[in-house]
Amino acid sequence: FINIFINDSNVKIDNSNTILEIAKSLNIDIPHICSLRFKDINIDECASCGVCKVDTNLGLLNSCSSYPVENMRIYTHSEKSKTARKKAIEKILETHPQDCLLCEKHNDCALQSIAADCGVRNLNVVKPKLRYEIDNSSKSIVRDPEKCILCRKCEVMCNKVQTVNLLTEIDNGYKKVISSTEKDLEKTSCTYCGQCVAVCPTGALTEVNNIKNVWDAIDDDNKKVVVQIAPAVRVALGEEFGMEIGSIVTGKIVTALRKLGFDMVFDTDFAADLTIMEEANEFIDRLQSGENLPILTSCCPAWVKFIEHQKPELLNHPSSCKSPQQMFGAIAKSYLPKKLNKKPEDMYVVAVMPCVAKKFEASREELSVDNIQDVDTVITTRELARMIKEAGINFTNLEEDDFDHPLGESSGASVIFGTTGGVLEAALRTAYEWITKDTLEKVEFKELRGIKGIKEATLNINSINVNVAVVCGLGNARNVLEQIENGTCKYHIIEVMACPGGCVGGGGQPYHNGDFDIIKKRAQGLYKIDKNKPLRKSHENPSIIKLYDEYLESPGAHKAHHILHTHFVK
Ligand code: HC0
Ligand code: SF4
Repeated sequence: FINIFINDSNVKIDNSNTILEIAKSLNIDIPHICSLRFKDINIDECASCGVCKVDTNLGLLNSCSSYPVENMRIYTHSEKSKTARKKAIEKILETHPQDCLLCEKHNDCALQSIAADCGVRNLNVVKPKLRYEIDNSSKSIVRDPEKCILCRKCEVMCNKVQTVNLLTEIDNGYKKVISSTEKDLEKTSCTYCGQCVAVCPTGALTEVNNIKNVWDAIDDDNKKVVVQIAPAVRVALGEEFGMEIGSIVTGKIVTALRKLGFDMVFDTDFAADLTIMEEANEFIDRLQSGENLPILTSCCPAWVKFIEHQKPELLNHPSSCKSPQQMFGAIAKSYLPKKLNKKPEDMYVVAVMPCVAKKFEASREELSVDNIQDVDTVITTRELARMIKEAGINFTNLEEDDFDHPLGESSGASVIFGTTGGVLEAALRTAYEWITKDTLEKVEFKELRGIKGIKEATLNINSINVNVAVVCGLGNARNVLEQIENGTCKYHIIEVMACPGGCVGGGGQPYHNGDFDIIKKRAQGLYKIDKNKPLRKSHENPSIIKLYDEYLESPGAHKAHHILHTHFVK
């Protein structure tokens, strides 16, 4: 601990923190854009946007990368620091488009709010000339390099955290931006994980906006429009309306979706239970035959795309199960129409997801049944918030309501899919009972919880030691794939999710600006929902049991396989 003076107050502080962090702990906000500190995953990066300048007895310093020394005098908001900050922002704005009102990031843009807070109201620049076209080649992400301010956060996420290594500095001088060398994202090895989108402070990286597709479908009288919501959405949407982080808003979402005009409101959790039926069955098969172990979960589309691009020779390892999003769509266009006396082509399936890769996933040709796509359109948690606002619905005051049935019933096991470790925990609850034919009393696998990048455990099931692992973040996934490749992998089953923290930290969630406390609070919300559910094992879900009885026969049966399984593309 050392002694410093900050804005003339004498404080004792821990000098292992940056000036920016110390100020924050003293409730002093220093504007900053480029710093990216995820202590939980050892990421501590910043470039030099220069916006966080502070005035000290050692001169002007960037507070995000400077540490205090004994008796230092720091002025966070002196005229000198404010002027330096304003200059740094003006420099960024010299090449930045000025179409803020129409930008996808309007109201969510860090540059916009910081410029306003710092009093930038005039710019002595001519309207910058256009340097780059918008790239909307992909189904998931729109890139507008004009709006890149060279903060390099996307580069850190893509190259260091995800190890996809796609983003780099391109061009020179006033044309310099961070991008891929290939102009069309669709032609690259991008996984659409959306972690670059999650940290981009401006409108340079945003999701493909599908809101109009949804309104058009709702207005189409010939379509029966059904909607599913993913596990992680229900503990994050409230943030968009100023509610406490981690608030559970499932019932309010159901009400809001009905008010928006959806014909039926269902739950992806139902399909997560269905996924467990198929995946646990496949796991037990492989465990008994000893073939293609470890089995890798395959419900995260960015992870699937990662392995397809990076290690196609290991594609015998992922489970052939479609993801819950896709299983839901496949059932909503086969079993459900029979119940409703409709044709599959009359159904329109919308998915609300915490993820931008889910948009691409829905478009994959192989994720269809008899040439009918499982899912028609995907919107993110953020897009749903916008629709609710567009419709003038006062979300916080909504009454709670229940999902429609039968695709709305779910167990506690399914809801924890939305956080890292949840899919494996859910699979083990079922696999344990199926293998041992005993009741699993202790359903919580605490060793698989928490946001660490790689977690592992060994479970004794019927005197077999089963080694399991949970991985989040694609850099960690690469590690595990290398172990499989060189024959040192000891696991039998591995859950992989592309986003640090799992879906609660997805690229389509309300922006969390790298604050892992937010991700942890959302995860706690999901564990709370699980704890309060009367049924906590997927195979006990009565609607799932009925679905097999009436339609799918049994897990892994021919019919179930035709509708619920897929193959991977090398
Ligand atoms: Fe997830 Fe999923 S858990 S990937 O994070 O498996 O997006 O929430 O919907 O499909 O269920 C996302 C979340 C899902 C799927 C489920 C899985
Ligand atoms: Fe890289 Fe993921 Fe962004 Fe693609 S979506 S550029 S893989 S961080």
